[in-house]
Amino acid sequence: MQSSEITKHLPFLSVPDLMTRRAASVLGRSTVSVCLASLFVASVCAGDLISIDGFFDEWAAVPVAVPDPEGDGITEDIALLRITNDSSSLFLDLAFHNPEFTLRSQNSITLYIDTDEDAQTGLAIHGIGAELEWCLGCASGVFHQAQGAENLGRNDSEVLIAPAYTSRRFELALSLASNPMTLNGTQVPGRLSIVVAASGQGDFLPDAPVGVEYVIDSSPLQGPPPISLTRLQESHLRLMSYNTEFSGILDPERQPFFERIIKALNPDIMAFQELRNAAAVEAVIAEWLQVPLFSVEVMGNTLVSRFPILDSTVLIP
Ligand SMILES: [Ca+2]
Ligand SMILES: [Ca+2]
Ligand SMILES: [Ca+2]
Repeated sequence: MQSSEITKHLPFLSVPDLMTRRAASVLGRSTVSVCLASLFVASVCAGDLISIDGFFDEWAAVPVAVPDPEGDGITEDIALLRITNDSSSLFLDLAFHNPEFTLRSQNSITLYIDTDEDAQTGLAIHGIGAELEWCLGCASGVFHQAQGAENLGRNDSEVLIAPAYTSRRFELALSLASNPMTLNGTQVPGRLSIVVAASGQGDFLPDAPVGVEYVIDSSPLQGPPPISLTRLQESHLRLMSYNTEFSGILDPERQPFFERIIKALNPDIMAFQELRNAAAVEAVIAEWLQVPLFSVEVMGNTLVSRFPILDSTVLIP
């Protein structure tokens, strides 16, 4: 679900002063100096409040863990890495010198993370012993554990990346609760050693064959302020896009959830995917919002509007 007005004004993008920050602990053995949640919710506790949304305002107070030179890459040319965490995720801010590209596909940029503070265990790579090997552009990886290597799929490491479109800078979240992080539930990750390798290992961060050491910060952190759903100006038009999955709005069991959300957002124009029977949808939502509505259905998608719909067409057949 997306609401354009709300997304544009997410308050946690500009509230670093409300956060209780503390110095983090990236203990670079070579170079390093340094330190120290989804669309509507940033996790509370520890490190920094990061939202994987493709906006980088909240990274401003997080120091660069490792800069990487320009011109030493073959495919991608890594530029820098920032690291922080909250109670549930490890967050990375990863930037490149090369032209914009899509991090989520068509590359083999790989994260290697030693999660057990032991260079002698896991995959021996670039001076560390990595339990987690994760190829960003492949959305797959390997858990290198004592019992042998285990292939990881898209859901096993719970890696989030934004933006999804082309960019030179990306923010990532990796679950601290995944099996490679907890060694199958036998540890709470405390100190990590991280290496980033460009496709084909054409550029490494850090350059020297060591990892960037990062100590997970478990100190409490003040949560984000509540997000106001009040329009900044009454004249604003509020648009909502919502995939309802199998005509969910017409499912009596799921209707209370949709009613709560739609009443709270109070949109002017609602673009629903996977929702047929526009007339029935219009009637249900008109009852919820207590306003007259208009609707049209095109190819299994329903548009509901407070304003008359004069015409409709399929832009992408
Ligand atoms: Ca962000
Ligand atoms: Ca580089
Ligand atoms: Ca290890």
